[in-house]
Amino acid sequence: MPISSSPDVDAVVVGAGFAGLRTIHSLRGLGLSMRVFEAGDDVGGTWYWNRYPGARTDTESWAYCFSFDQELWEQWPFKERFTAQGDVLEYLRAVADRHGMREVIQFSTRVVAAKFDAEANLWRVQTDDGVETSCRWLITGLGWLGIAYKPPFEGADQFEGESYVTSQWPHEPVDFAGKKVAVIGTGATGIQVIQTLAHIAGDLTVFQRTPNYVMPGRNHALPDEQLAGLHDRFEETWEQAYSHVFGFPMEPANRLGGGLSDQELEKIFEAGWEAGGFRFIFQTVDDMLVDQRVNDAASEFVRGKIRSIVKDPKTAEMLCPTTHPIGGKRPPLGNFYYEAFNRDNVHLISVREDPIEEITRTGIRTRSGSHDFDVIIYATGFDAITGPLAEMNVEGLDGRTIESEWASGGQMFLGLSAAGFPNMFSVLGPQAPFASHPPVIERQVEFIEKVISQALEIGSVRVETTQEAQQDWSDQCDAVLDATLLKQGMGDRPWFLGANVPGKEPSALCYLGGMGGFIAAVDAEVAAGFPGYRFSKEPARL
Ligand code: NA7
Repeated sequence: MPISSSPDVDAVVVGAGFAGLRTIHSLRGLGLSMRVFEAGDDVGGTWYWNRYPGARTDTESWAYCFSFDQELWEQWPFKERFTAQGDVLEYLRAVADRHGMREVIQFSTRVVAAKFDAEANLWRVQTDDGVETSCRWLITGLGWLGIAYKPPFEGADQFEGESYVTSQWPHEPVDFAGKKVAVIGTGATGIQVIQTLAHIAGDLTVFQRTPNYVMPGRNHALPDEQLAGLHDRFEETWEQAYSHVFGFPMEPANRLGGGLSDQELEKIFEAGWEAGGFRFIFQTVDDMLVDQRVNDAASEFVRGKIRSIVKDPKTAEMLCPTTHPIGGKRPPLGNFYYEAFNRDNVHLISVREDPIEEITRTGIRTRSGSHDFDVIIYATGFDAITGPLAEMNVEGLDGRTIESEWASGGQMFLGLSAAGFPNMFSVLGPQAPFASHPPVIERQVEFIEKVISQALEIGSVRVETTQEAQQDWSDQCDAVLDATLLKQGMGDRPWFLGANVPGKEPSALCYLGGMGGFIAAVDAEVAAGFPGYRFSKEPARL
């Protein structure tokens, strides 16, 4: 066998969401041929599948898009502070059309396996249409939230009403008017569904296991004057997003809460609460996620707000998080979420006190009794971060599979390269920065472009990250996590630490060192000539 037989295409890209589209742009810049496989029948990825009522971004719209196309950004009619799902999709469609990306995308095609051919230094990618495609470079853009987690409730199949999983929502409109609806789950998704359906359903019962710190989003339409002012601030917006710890278009607080009095903190928190969105966490003080006293004060502040908004004191107490600090679970953004519980048609059941025992033919039976419903909605989350790639049957060197490598926690150098899986890059792999996804995606893809470019320049047909580089990055992920208060939320099963799916081993599945730490790390890797990678012109000895 030649060491480098010709592949069908230079690159296969999996997924046509934010990551896939951004990758197409970069690979084209390198002059590579490619085929992109997308399971959906349109672009959008996570935003294609998660079309449940109320779905919208939690990052301000003007930074929940790409920075690589300045002209489009300066023309794009951002409609609201936080973009609704359909509008995110419209934006991604516009990107795909404007850049002629659809011609390389094969829709309605799922990758079912990928195997590295170590003799030919190629990936062989199998799709569900029975075709095999070989490529030098395999780039996955699967997102963190592609595999739904649905708890195996006893009797779930016998329910005779309608049931929906939020991330597998039908394309046709669902009519909730006058219906008795149950929502299981109160993460970022459940909150958006609940606050929306409260005004539509006849009766809505929320099954909550862990209450969250729901920040008020304070979403609003963007009037023309504001939009015009925004469009003048391309450089400033992206400078903010790329230097902000979580990739948000906002300045940091530039002050620490640790040295402030309780009264001073209260005043600052009040302003942050009014500002809306994640500004309560990131524009009030810069140490909320690392200083216990500050975090305790912030958590108590939010509980105070819940008690002041929710009229029924018993319901208010049920909605108050007490078992994890702010940030210990990913805080959702609400828009009049707590207010929804003041409506007569909205009811709350705490499944900690009253567990779900069975889904019946007519509804849900908890320990205390039966509740009949017309519709059950599962907003129960995802096998996040590692799930999508582990499910793709990826086999690297020596028969090593991603699924088995990640059995006790996913590791990837810079959140994109796994040792033993040459010529493969995963945009938003495990241990990518925990930050707003579009800026992370853009910086990761730019880095991948540089690695491939280096390989092309020196004629390398195999590029593999080293075990040492992967371990070192993983150690950094552990160290940063340990420096925060976030592990205190572990008992409440945060998905970003892999703790939400029974049987999944919790670990530092993301890098919490912020965009700045990540950008510094990739810049250093490039400047040093890619010490974290082995570039070989011949196959390594197996
Ligand atoms: P999350 O944040 O994982 O939320 C899932 C919710 O489902 C959460 O409230 C869970 O309670 C609940 N859940 C899971 N299993 C059960 C069982 N067995 N019984 C009752 N309730 C259960 O997923 P989301 O889709 O809301 O959000 C994921 C991300 O998408 C989000 O953070 C954004 O980045 C976008 P628990 O909290 O585990 O007690």
